[in-house]
Amino acid sequence: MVLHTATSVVTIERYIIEQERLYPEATGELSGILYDVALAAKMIANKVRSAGLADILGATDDENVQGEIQQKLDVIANDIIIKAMDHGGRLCAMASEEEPDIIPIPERFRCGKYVLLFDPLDGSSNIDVNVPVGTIFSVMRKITRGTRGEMEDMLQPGRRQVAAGYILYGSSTMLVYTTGQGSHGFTLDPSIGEFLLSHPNIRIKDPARYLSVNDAYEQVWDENVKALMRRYRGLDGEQSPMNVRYVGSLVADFHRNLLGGGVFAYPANKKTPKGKLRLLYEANPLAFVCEQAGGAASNGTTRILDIQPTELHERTPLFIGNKNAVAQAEAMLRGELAGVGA
Ligand code: FDP
Repeated sequence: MVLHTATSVVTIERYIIEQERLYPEATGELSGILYDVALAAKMIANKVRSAGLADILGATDDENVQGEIQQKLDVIANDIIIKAMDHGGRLCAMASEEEPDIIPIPERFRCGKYVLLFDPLDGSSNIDVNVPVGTIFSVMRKITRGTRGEMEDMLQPGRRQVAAGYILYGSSTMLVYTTGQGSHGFTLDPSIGEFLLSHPNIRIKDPARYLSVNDAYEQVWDENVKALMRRYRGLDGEQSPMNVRYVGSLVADFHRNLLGGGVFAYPANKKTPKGKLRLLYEANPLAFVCEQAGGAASNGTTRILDIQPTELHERTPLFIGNKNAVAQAEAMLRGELAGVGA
């Protein structure tokens, strides 16, 4: 672990280099990927900031692979990341929530030993109303033998991630990442265009203060989920209530809970029995960050990072945040809380 005082000014570049030194066998390729992600983040932040001024707000006419209307900024962010990352010689393939298939590295560029999976602009239904959105990314090492990345390289359990993180385009732009040595947050100083270390070694606060869940699904939750929500809200008299905060933008909700203590829940329901959120682009990277900050993430029965994915756009139920709150969710799904105060 690299330690810094609150007063030292540390750019993300310097921090990444210092972290790399903790691994004597490191070649610098992973560091290069992280720089490029930070660069793409600055470019997307710039677009998000000027979204109300330029003619880039609103939906395009296309639907993406999830059957959702693509927002123009989604498409722009997707493009920015691909163009920032495809020629560095460090990646052998990419996958995006906005693209149906693997994104190959163009033949004219060298291939490296990593794959990048990303959600270019999460929470996009909030774009038109100026609510924070985010980018989420995950890096895995290639496991197949050929030069080019293949589906097998993408479909690895999240515990094999070598780096992951997110960028929150909020009142300020923040990048939080982990390489397995704690989770660290950087705030973009727009006057110099640099991400500066602002939140070294983030630890999720205990106990969980916030509950982030979309209550509109209560009628389609099963009884165990309803019982869990009553527990979280203190309605069964077993614990003091959590405050409910739901932006509806996963990165924003997750970030608040990470810094303030809390749990984000998107359980399966009768309409979406597999949940809504994507395992590879959302749940895995945030789970890695959360565990590295002392928290936990589960689909209700299994640790998120232990799930073996079977398809690129796989969805998963998600309970993520303080360990205790996530353990309560698992107990609920095992039926141990069923009927409590229901
Ligand atoms: P969005 O549909 O706006 O892209 O992953 C998608 C996501 O947002 C998350 O950011 C957010 O937490 C969730 O969906 C909101 O879903 P609900 O509207 O069903 O609550």
